[in-house]
Amino acid sequence: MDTTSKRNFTTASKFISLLLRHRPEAAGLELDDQGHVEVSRLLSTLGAAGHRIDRAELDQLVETNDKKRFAFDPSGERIRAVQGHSRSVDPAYDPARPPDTLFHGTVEKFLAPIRAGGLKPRGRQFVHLSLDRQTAVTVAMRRGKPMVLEIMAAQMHTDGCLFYRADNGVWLVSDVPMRFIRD
Ligand code: HQG
Repeated sequence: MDTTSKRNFTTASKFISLLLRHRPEAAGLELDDQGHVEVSRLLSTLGAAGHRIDRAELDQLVETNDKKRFAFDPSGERIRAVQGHSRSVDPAYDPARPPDTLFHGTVEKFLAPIRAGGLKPRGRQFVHLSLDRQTAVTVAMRRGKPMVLEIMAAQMHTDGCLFYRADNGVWLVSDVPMRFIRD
């Protein structure tokens, strides 16, 4: 893919994230229970906003997206964000048993409130956790100097907390009480 197409895909991907995770109504779209919209409606919405993308290009965008943020339903007629929602959608994943440890990347200024109240989803539906430390570092670097927290995920699960593994490998949980954070 040439640089211009890559750049176009990146801006389109950001707009799709906005629509499918946060503000579908801004473009007159409505998410179904699991957060899907019709592909044809998404394509016309993208076109109206100046992102001229056809179905084959959307397939390519979904396939090549660096974090595999989007997925089609089995019919291929509907598309959704696989995680990252600020609104409540049915995650459509079966609860899963996480590995012993998962990681969360954050920054210094959030440590005091996290120590006081644990990890909260804040603007999103779920707290996002990663399988490896390096991914958590990358997530944190969006905000500043990375601080990585180790989450005792298997123990949380044994205690009855529900975990979901999104299609792109991100782990989702409602919140993480401080007693499960290795400090
Ligand atoms: C912090 C991106 C104060 C938390 C990434 C984080 C990820 C608290 C911020 C995905 C807190 C929320 C999600 C508490 C947590 N008090 N701050 N009690 N508990 N926080 O963006 O995990 O590129 O909603 O540490 O790569 O940073 O968009 O979550 O810093 O996978 O696909 O509150 O978004 O993916 O920030 O990122 P976010 P996140 P995409």
